[in-house]
Amino acid sequence: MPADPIDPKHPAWRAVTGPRTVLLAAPRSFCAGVERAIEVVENLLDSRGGPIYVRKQIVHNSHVVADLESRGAVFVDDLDTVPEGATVVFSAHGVAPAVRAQAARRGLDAVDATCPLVTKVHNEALRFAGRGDTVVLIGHAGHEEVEGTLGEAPEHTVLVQSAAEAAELEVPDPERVSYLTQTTLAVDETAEVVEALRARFPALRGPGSDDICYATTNRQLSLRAIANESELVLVVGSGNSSNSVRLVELARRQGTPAYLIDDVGDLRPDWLDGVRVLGLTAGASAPPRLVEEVVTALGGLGPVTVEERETARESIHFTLPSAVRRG
Ligand code: 0JX
Ligand code: SF4
Repeated sequence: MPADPIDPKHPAWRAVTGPRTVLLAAPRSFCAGVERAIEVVENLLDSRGGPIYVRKQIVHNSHVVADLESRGAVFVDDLDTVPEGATVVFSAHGVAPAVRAQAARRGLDAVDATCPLVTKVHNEALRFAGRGDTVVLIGHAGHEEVEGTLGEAPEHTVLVQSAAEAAELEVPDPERVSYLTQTTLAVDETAEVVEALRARFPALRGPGSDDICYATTNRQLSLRAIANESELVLVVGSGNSSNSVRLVELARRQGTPAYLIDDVGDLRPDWLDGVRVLGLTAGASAPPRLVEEVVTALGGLGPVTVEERETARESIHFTLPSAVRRG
């Protein structure tokens, strides 16, 4: 007689239940730029009341967006849909100067939640283009941060997405080339692209310090420290979050099966089949409570021992834009 699938002794249940160790990567979850961007919208909702318009998702996380929406934020793709004179927030990923000009033309009260580390890259783009260089931006086409950075000096900037593209790049003057990067790329892959650029343009110049930000770097290092030991890696984050997707790819490059989950509801029992050591982390835009919910759900399948592995301690905090500073 076939085993009853709801019998707790059914082989499928046996495979996913039982004691488990969760290796919790630290740092994980919110970075300083995300905390600041969310606080900007929250403070505006408190001080001015809704609706507060936000251009694009404030950060690339469906839970953050849904939560702010329920409190009166209205997310729009295009400033043309924002009523004249209304308050509009620019997202953490930054905007091109053309977007600022559009907001001014429409008489909008714009509050800028761009992460200061993205603004730093915009300033470098202007500086490098200003000295007559071709600016090579390493990043992903269509990403909002890339659109914003490209917009600073569009005539002088080219996007490169891979080492193969870098190796074939043609520029007006090979002696005058600088590079910049998106802040949320994979550190190892980006190093290969820079190497390919340097091989093609030996006079290549770059930013003073890496454009891949501290939070992206730290989340990759903390995951790297647990990925090999884990039989499965789960990354909490949304599908359009570049830094979160990079974490999944990193674990897979280490040879460990890895999945991106928006929340505990995405967890699939078959992934857990026979897994006794599970690595858990979250992208920079994923709220910490979502990670806690995953641990709680795993606890329902058997005793869980949580081991937090901390590879760095983060103490960075960015001040709020003056328009929303309290007190
Ligand atoms: O898609 P990204 O990783 O650039 O953005 P996300 O997920 O909103 O992360 C935080 C914001 C990062 C800006 O650099
Ligand atoms: Fe800023 Fe880095 Fe966070 Fe992006 S991931 S918001 S650049 S701190």
